[in-house]
Amino acid sequence: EKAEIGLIGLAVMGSNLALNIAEKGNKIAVFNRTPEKTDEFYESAGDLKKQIIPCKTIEEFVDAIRPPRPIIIMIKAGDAVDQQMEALRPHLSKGDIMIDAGNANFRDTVARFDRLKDTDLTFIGMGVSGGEEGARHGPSIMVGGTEDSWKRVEKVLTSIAARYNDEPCVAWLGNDGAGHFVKTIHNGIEYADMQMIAEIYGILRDGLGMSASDISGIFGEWNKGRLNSYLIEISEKVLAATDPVSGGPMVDMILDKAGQKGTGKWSAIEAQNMGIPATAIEAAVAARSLSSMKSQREAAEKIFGTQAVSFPIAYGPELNKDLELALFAAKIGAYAQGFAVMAEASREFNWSLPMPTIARIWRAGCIIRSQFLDEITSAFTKAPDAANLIVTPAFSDMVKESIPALRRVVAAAISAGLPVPALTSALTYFDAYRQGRGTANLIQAQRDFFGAHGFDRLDGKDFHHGPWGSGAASF
Ligand code: NBP
Repeated sequence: EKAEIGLIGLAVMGSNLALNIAEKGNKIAVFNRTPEKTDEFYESAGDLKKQIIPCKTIEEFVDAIRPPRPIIIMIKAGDAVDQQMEALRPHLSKGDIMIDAGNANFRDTVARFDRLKDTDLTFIGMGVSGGEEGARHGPSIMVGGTEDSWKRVEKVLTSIAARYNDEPCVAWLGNDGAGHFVKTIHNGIEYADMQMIAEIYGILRDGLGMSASDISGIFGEWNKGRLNSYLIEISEKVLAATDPVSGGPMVDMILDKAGQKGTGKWSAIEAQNMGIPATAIEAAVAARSLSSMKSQREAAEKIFGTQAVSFPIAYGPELNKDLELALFAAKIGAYAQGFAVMAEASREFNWSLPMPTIARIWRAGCIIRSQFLDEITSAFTKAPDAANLIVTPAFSDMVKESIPALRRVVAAAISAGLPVPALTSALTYFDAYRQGRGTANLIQAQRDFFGAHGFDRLDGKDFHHGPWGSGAASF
């Protein structure tokens, strides 16, 4: 019996995904560049061995799969994927589908898709979220490619995806790079979500002098309410963990330099490319970069002194509620920005990205999974063409309720000298977005003064330059 699907790359993600596929009753052929890894993987597969065909050569591997062959490539992102695709190509036949399931830049995905356009092979760019655990027991899967190729893999992918109320967290989102683009924005939102949680942690730790275990308790309590989410849940657990070396809280021993692999940065870059503000995501990316400048920060602290923090509001039930609501308001801002970026990309790249479906497949399996995404699903289902999440009826009510708390928390944090860039960005995004008359009239006047760029008038009259007098550019 031939395999239903093939998978190349048996490192952490690939081997877990392969076990998931096998466990759901699908026969799978596997291959890894270094053949010893294939042996190791097969030997550790236990009862699932009967569903797995381990292959040592590409020829053997391709031959083991039922045509047209879907082949998942789950290897290091970048050039390795192109090399693997080239090695695979001569062995493939009509209708075979190469599926890149790594964290590709969607622009590479579009290029790979285009390269195969006039051949009888095809390509799927598949975003997979949920880390190792998700890959093994149910990830959120974002698929981009042709509808025909999706139909060939729909059954297998549906069988392995995470489920929310029994609905599978997998969907075909559009042509070529749609899946990897949506995965990128997922990660951008994830950066913002994590940074905003860390900023609230900073207020509790540095502004209010709380211990890791106190903060863990607060997150645990919030996880039962509107902030219920995987990231709050793991923050509670992380803050409760004890360091086996020092015996103190684990987090207190961890170096405060955040890593990044690029997806957050790509979100910010693509948002800027399209002229869509994603300020909370940008702030989160910049905050990681600033975190990595540990020695500069330490040197600056010597010059400017340790901030004598005194948070202006005393801790009690009221501040607890305000911090929870503030985080919620800021979260709405970050998600609104992420969805607005996807809406514009959908127009620019002709993808017809289905917003309610994207929120639906993020409800389980992925890192940003939460109850909140169920509310986004329903808001976009009711108002699929809304210009922005925050103006949908359901969310505008939530924003009205929660923004005052975000304003109080940000104002207090700033007056205490605590850095809260992502929370602040979400707040000022809201304040600028809901301002019918902004201040860009002055920018336009300045531009006209120095560059004769012209402006439009409020009364629509046909006078487009100001009476600036001497020193102004001539037009
Ligand atoms: P790695 O990113 O560590 O890559 C290791 C795998 O790539 C091995 O199987 C290795 O084969 C193979 N490989 C390399 Br390196 N160069 C190759 C080449 N030129 N040709 C063929 N194979 C090559 O694996 P990972 O951590 O499992 O991640 C896989 C993908 O999933 C990446 O794109 C990553 O960004 C993404 N990822 C996603 C998540 C998530 O939550 N969705 C989490 C972690 C990673 P070898 O054994 O012969 O060296």
